[in-house]
Amino acid sequence: MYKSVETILVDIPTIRPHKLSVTTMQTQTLVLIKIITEDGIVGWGEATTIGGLNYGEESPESVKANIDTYFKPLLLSIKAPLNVAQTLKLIRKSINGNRFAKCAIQTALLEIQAKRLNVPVSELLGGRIRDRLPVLWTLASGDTDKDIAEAKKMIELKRHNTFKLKIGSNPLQHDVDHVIAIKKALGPEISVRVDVNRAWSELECVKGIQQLQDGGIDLIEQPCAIENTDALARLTARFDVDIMADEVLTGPDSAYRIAKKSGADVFAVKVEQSGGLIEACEVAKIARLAGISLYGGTMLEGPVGSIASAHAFSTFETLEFGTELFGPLLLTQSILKTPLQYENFELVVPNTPGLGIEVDEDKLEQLRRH
Ligand code: MUC
Ligand code: MG
Repeated sequence: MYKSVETILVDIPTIRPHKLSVTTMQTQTLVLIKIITEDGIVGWGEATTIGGLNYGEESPESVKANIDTYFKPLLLSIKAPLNVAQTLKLIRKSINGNRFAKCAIQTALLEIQAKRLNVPVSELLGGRIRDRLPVLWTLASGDTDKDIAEAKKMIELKRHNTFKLKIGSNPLQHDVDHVIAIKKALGPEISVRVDVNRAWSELECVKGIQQLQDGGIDLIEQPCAIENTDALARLTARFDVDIMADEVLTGPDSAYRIAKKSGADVFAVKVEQSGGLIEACEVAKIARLAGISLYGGTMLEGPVGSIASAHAFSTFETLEFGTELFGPLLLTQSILKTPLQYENFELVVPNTPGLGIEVDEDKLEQLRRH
């Protein structure tokens, strides 16, 4: 069935330092999975994370070790033809946790099946509703004037007209003033959101969110600790401005628990955090049933993970807050033969079989970690 399963780590410098509350990134390590079937079909997947273990529970190195040690022998041991669902069930039975690794493997399996059937991956997820996805840009240089200049340049280039600001690493009032100054400079037409990446206590949230709401900010992402789902629900009930769950969403189970207690206005759906494209669609379905709005999130993946996410998000019934699938644009090097198509503030979802991208393997060979 499967001839080879390979995990490739690729370190690529970012176009500028990317400052989050949990780390400042100067480089992104792409974690790519390449699976080849015995009849020669190639499927790609990605399990990239942010800042080693600063953000998530899996690091690039742990994903590689776990895939090489556990996932790979399991996949290579399959002798009878199993479909994707049967293969995923076998993986779930044998391997606990490891959502990012599972997502990468599932993406590659879906790409193989989609290529076999000659359809885009989105078709295997029920079919796309849209061919293009709005993509915002994250301003995270840490400097107010630089961020304003960067935002204005993006609007002029018709690349992005919605911005998310990464805050939480400075004292609260400093961060709030930074955000309000950027919002004022960009004007009422431009949507400005913040991602606190869980840096604030509940009391700080009350103080900070009130000012951000008064200053015209549209969306407050994961302001408090992952464990504190009660605080997130209280903030959701307290404020008019929309509160978005991000890190707290670790797949359909957590989505169900948060939805049940009206714990957020919006879900940031991420394919890796969900444990796969199929599970991301389940998270979206739970949100829809609970009246929660949707946003397509990123783990700052390169083009493989970003386009896999795009296939999943293209199938969502609604996508009220757009997406942040800008990961490849943060990198100084492309690993595709033809880069992803970003135009008119949107990302185009390819319509060709599989993920619809062609990895430049020569480039990968030059860049990969040995
Ligand atoms: C996050 O928490 O949303 C997404 C955009 C970005 O700049 O960082 C990521 C992580
Ligand atoms: Mg976030």
